Amino acid sequence: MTLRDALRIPASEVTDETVYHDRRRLLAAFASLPALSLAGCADAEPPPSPRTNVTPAQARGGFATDEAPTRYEDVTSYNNFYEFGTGKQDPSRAAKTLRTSPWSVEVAGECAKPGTISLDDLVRGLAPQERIYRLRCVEGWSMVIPWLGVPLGEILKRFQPTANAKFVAFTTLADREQMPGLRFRSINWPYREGLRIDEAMHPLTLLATGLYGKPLPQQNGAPLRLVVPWKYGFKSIKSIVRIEFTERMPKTAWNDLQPREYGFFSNVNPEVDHPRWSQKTERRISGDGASRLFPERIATRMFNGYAEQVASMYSGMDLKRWY
Ligand SMILES: Nc1nc2c(c(=O)[nH]1)N[C@H]1C(S)=C(S)[C@@H](COP(=O)(O)O)O[C@H]1N2
Ligand SMILES: [Mo]
Repeated sequence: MTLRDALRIPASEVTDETVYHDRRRLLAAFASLPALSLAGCADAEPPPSPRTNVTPAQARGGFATDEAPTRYEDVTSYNNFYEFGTGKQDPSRAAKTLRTSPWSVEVAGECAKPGTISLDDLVRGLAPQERIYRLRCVEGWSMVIPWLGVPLGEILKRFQPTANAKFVAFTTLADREQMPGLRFRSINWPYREGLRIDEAMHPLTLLATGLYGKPLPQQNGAPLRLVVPWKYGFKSIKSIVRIEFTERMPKTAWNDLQPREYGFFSNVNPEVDHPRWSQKTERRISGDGASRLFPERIATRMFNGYAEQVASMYSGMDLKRWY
């Protein structure tokens, strides 16, 4: 398969399985290309972050939306959680084996107070807030989800990151006994994600512990998952067991697999296409039960509609290069 063939896969055929099975062939196709810029990858050093000058009122403006929330049933049965299989229905069926209590998180790296801390202690004294966010998957579907959670920045501050903490790296549990999907090499386990420190401290960035007013179901990343509403869904790492402050840009699971397709930043951007499909529109899975079969196609917005809150973090950056 040549690169041209690979790029000709129509968007309508893009399914998890296509992505998964074409991975090898695509990698071979890309490998035969002259060296492309590795700008979006963990190997490259990104430009320094400008100061975030979002006001509290602006931030609050991103905490809710009038758009119809996706039905609870769809939010909890149409998932990506490869530790439990690559099919959309797999996590809701298979993730019941995930034991979410007791749960603790190891906090490490560039901070004054590293340590392993129970989930209760991690969020102690921080009342969960409801945030109704759009979540836009890189594959082209989107949902509107009422999350419950605490701002990640409030938690990170408690560990007193040092001046060397330029990034934050996250790791998901990887336990073969609880996670049947680990038998397959769909990802180089454990699943990893990362944010630049200013993104991690941004008031919109949430550590979610619930949705629709209830504790998170396992398939949605219980007991603790990240939600970064202006980035593609895969940045929202589930069932987190480790948080590390780092000086260098950390390795991330999807970038590690396909650096030319998934960059470190992965901000939702209708102007920057995925190499194999356009990102200009999305299928909104909304409150209407029929929408899963006949979803509405709507225009994807810059930064997933959160430009007012987050665009200042990327001013001066070439977003085609830092995808
Ligand atoms: N550990 C882990 N986290 C993950 C994933 C995964 O496979 N494993 N999938 C990601 C992707 S691709 C998306 S779109 C979102 C989906 O979140 P949801 O199922 O709660 O909608 O979770 C992200 N977090
Ligand atoms: Mo995704």
